[in-house]
Amino acid sequence: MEDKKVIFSGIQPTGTFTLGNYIGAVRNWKPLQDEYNCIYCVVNMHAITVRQEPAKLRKNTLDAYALLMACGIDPEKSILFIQSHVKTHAELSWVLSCATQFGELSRMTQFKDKSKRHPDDINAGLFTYPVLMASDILAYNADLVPVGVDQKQHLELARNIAQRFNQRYGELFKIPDAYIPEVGAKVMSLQEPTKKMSKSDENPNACILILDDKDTIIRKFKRAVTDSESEICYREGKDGINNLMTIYSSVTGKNFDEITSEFAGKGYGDFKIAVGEAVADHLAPIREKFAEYSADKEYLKKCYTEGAEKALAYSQRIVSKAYRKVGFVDIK
Ligand code: ATP
Ligand code: LTN
Repeated sequence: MEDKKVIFSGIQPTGTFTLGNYIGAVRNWKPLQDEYNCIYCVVNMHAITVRQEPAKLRKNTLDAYALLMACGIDPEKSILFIQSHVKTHAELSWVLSCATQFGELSRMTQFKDKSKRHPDDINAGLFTYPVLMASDILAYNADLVPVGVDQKQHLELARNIAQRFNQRYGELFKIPDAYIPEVGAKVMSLQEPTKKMSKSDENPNACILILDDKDTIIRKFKRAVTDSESEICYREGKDGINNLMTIYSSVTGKNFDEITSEFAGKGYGDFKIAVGEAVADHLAPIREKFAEYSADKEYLKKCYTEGAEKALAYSQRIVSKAYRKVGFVDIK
């Protein structure tokens, strides 16, 4: 157990996960549990960088925890916890913010996008979001971070912060690598296939939620925006079809050539229904398991309490070393 490499990843409790969250990140978390020490976190502290209604955030946090279990994260095998339960994340975040430059944070594209989307609330937390993310990762000395490609820039910043800290104070942090899937690292909106599929999209037809029922899933795929050709093949400019092929490939395991032959002579209508059915069948067991886990509040509580205890014990060792290295006085 001890000499296995460490994986860390997190997801925000900002609503039901989309098919993008699932294919780009969460689905890869399950198989990693057999080979690595995995630490997975519901990052509710990141979620309040945009305005959240407190009661809804509380519910979304518990739902996200149950959803991760439904996606196959086993709290016996992995450390699965809620970020705000573990104080070391905020503690390390302050220290690392003093090793992060204003200019670096100003270049983050997610900050620029979210500032544009919420011009009335460009708060300091939104700006320092990537420092808290770096702390999540570095507090566990993670080797690998499985995320979608949109998080690559944040991960590079985490690596730079770790290197800078090590140079200034002596070796402490491992330099983490991103673990990004080859297919499905960026699932696109079904309505505007040049934009990423996102939980916060206002158009409900733009994204598939992993708890959508079969009829809803098929309806959304039938309405997916494509092009005016008729050939099902992966080619530049065919953004809508490329996205559907990516999704179909991720849930069936077929490669693009196999998909093109399977649908030779068939139209987009048939293809969309096939994608919808494959996705719905793939997600059905998650819906069932989610219903089970989210109904058992006592079991959930036991899992997240134990998860937080393990996460605290693990990260405390590393964060205490960071405190000592910067020159904070020991209390014990
Ligand atoms: P929000 O819309 O609330 O900002 P989000 O949908 O981007 O949230 P996050 O919780 O920020 O979701 O991301 C969780 C994980 O899902 C991250 O690893 C992220 O890279 C991945 N991810 C998010 N959207 C996509 C997508 N469209 N395709 C592939 N991966 C994605
Ligand atoms: N910023 C990430 C969520 C996140 C994360 C992390 C991912 C917060 N902390 C640590 C990996 C490792 C996002 O998905 N938007």
